[in-house]
Amino acid sequence: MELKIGVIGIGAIGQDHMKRITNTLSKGRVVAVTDVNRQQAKAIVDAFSLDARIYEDGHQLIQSDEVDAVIVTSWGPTHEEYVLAAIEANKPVFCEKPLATTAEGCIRIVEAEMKKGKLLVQVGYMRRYDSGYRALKQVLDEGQVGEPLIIHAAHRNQTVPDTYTGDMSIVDTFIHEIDVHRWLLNDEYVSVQVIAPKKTQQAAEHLQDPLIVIMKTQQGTIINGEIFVHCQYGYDIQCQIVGENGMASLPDPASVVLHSQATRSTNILTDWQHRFKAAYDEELQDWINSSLKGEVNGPTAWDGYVAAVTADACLKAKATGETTPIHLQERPAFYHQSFVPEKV
Ligand code: NAI
Ligand code: ISE
Repeated sequence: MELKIGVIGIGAIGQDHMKRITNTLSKGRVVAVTDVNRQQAKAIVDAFSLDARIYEDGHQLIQSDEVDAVIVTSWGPTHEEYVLAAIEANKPVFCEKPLATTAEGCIRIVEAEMKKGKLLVQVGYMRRYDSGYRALKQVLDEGQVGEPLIIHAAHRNQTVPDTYTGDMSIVDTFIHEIDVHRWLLNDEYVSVQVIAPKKTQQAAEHLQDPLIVIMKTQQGTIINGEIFVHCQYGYDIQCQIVGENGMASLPDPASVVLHSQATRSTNILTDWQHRFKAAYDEELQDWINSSLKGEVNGPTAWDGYVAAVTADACLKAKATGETTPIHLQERPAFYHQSFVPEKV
């Protein structure tokens, strides 16, 4: 069986996903694409030698009989309408983060999915598929460090484009930390505080960089998260969990240790594409496999909603400087499923 996939928005990550479906993964084929930049869409279909139809817009693509399932990789504010349309059309949809740019938008998606009566939406929180994070979660779940007390996390980008707005540190970048730590801990956040350290001279005037985000969970664990999107030296994701009986750290990606000219050195990656390549592969293969079975295995629309509510609270805490409570609706039974996707 093969899943015929339509991709909406073929910019950076849309192209990456198309490449992996075409060259690396099995049981999926890109048969349809659309992008508001039609010239770019044509150029990419040609460059990839894809036998894919280029659609006028996302809605026509979703409605098409030749499309079994949809990938939404357009700009964040457009995600909600396409996810809702895919649910309406009863088609599995993989949506890159954010699921929607507001908590209300996420709830509209949750309600539409529940009304349909079956899980159709997976959100692109790929870190749950990263082998390092999975190993860390296993250590935690097995109690090897005892009760987790503190997580020290850092999300460092080498640099960001001029189009990166002040809120994006939270809604575009830190949102991965929001998802992965509640998944690691099997816990939910109750409050957040945001602190602005001395600002780097590398950041644009409108952007406070770095930031420290301190989230507290229901069980009392504190996540001390650094966001630094002009760190200059590389793309660096760190996570250290301090427990009652020990400490566990996210492994760095494997890299040759070079001894030369009286120096020992290792390379540091510079972008998310390479850092999480294997995780994106696993994530999309899992989505293809489970879509063919009529299931959703990975992060759900509910996880998208929790991330949106938490991100809103982070933004409020950043603006006010106050510790801000995080109020979630009660999780519907419909979404009572494992936090851990099965191994692909
Ligand atoms: P991008 O700007 O490179 O690509 C977006 C593409 O969507 C562009 O080609 C644009 O013309 C097209 N587009 C925008 N609105 C459209 C619409 N209504 N219909 C059709 N095409 C439309 O952006 P990028 O970096 O690829 O990000 C896309 C999404 O993926 C964002 O939501 C971003 O947050 C997410 N993302 C997730 C990552 C992850 O690690 N999971 C990594 C990078 C991006
Ligand atoms: C980007 O959109 C991503 O999702 C990357 O994973 C993240 O590291 C980066 O900061 C975001 O801009």
